[in-house]
Amino acid sequence: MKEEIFKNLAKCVVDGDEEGARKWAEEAIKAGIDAYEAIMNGLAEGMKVVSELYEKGEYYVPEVLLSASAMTAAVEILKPYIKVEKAEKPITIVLGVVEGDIHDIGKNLVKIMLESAGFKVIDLGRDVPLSKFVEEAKKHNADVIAMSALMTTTMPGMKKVIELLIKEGYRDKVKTIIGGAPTSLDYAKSIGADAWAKDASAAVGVIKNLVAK
Ligand code: B1M
Repeated sequence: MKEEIFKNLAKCVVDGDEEGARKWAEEAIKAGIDAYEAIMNGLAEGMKVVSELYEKGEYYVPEVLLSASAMTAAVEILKPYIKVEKAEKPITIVLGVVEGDIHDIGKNLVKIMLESAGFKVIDLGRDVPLSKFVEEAKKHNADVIAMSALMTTTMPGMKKVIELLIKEGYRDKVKTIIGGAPTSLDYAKSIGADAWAKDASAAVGVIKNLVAK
């Protein structure tokens, strides 16, 4: 039953079938399946297939957009059912996808997990001008700046944000965490970020540890 639902969720993402994705998300809830598991083992697995088809040149941007819409529609249904252990102290996080990059599906999952954990998230969206991360962190007295990048060409923007923080004498006032498919712990260390998280679920624990320091 569970495996069948995951398979159908994945298939709907591959097929760009928004209506089907909503239907199977509802089935997952009815069957008592953990909502985050449904996202990662169903929808995100489908997106992996889409990525492969895109890389092979079998899918083009319009097909990928349909898949992205199907995934987003199902996530909207699953979102209220995500269970995460709440953080003990109030934490404000400025989150966004760096300048030049419009890939926001992963960032939106990170946002859902952080909000479910009780963090206050200032979502700057995607293609965010680098100086805006610093401005908004100051404006909201944020504890953490969280940056996402999905392209090797936009990753260097994260380093520039950290350099801006240093330049403005604000580096010790805010922690930084990065993530996104082309990033890694080594990359995070190399640009002077405080932390890296592999996925949306890991981001919650990593940020809790980061602010406890
Ligand atoms: Co584009 N795209 N895309 N794309 N796209 C990639 C990234 C690419 C790797 C595909 C490929 O060629 N193999 C490639 C980048 C190559 C590179 O690195 N230079 C690429 C390209 C080239 C492009 C365009 C340039 C294509 C074109 O127009 N010719 C263009 C870029 C436009 C721009 O940004 N300026 C483009 C456009 C698009 C669409 C609009 C069609 C669509 C995006 C829709 C949207 O996001 N609203 C799209 C998609 C969907 C993809 C792939 C296929 C899938 C990305 C995705 O959503 N994955 C992608 C292939 C791939 O990644 N292998 C590809 C599912 C998502 C759940 O995973 O985002 O990795 P992910 O998030 C994960 C983790 O990474 C992590 O948690 C999430 C899960 O829990 N995570 C964090 C993410 N952020 C985090 C932050 C954290 C912590 C964890 O802390 C702060």
